Amino acid sequence: MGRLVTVSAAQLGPIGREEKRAAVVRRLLHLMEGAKAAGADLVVYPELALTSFFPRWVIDDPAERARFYETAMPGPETQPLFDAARRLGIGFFLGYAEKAEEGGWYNSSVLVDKTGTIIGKYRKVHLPGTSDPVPGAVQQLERRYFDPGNLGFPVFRAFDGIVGMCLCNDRRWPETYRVMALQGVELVLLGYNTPAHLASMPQHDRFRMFHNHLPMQAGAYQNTTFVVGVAKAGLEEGEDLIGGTCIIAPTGEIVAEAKTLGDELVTATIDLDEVRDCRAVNFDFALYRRPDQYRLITERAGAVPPTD
Ligand code: CDT
Repeated sequence: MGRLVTVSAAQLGPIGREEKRAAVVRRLLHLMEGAKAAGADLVVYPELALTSFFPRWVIDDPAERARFYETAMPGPETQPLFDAARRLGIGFFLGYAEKAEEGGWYNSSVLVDKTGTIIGKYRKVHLPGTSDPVPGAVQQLERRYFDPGNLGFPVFRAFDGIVGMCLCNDRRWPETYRVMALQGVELVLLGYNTPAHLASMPQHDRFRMFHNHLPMQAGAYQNTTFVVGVAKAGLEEGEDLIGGTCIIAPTGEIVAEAKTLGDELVTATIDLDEVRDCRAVNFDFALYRRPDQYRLITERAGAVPPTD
């Protein structure tokens, strides 16, 4: 029988800079209802799912900047999502910009159970881009608007399994999955806003989707976990964002994938017991891993080549 969980990845099309929170929440609610109709236990939204990807702009006016962040979760405008989760009996993952009560600004996500209760929070660890604008390029200013996440990569018992979270650029770093795998993760949920073109490397345009799926598939396989990757996609405020929302099995195989660049649900029923079976084949960590040989992983950030 297994531990069956039906997951809906709720890809979002573009969100306009002036689009009101209430209108975005209506789109999210529509997707949640669709997910419920498809039999989902859990619906997964993208990174910064309540707003346009505002780190593409330099926003100097503090009031203008503040309107992109949530000061409470749930807050008055997001409460309908929590109410619907409880009414429908469906959990969700939501990426959003957090202005923390204790100070700090984070690119965050929450995991919410079927009663509409928050069971976990994550703050993005690997912030890409720069603090200051780079002349002539489409900006990626996450380091201007967010502090680096300070919660590590926690995992949570939820949905009959062990669930972890990460956000966008995190998916490209093997440490993200491994730290969660060392806590027994079975299902990694992640949202992303990924440009289809990089002005600094136009020759890499043809790899953008490959480099989206490659690390998620490798992360799933090497850590024997399901991965659900969810895009904000399409032409958002003049910037092309890739789609490719997908659900990946611990074999590394993509079992379901989006076909559009708009609001779209991608649903699959997964068996979390597959994780245990795959782990036993190749990746019995306790038996085969050699942490004493991996010291540099935690001691050093950048590469230091040997001297001549
Ligand atoms: N949002 C986010 O993390 N985006 C990054 C863009 C990197 S391009 C400089 C990503 O990894 O997709």
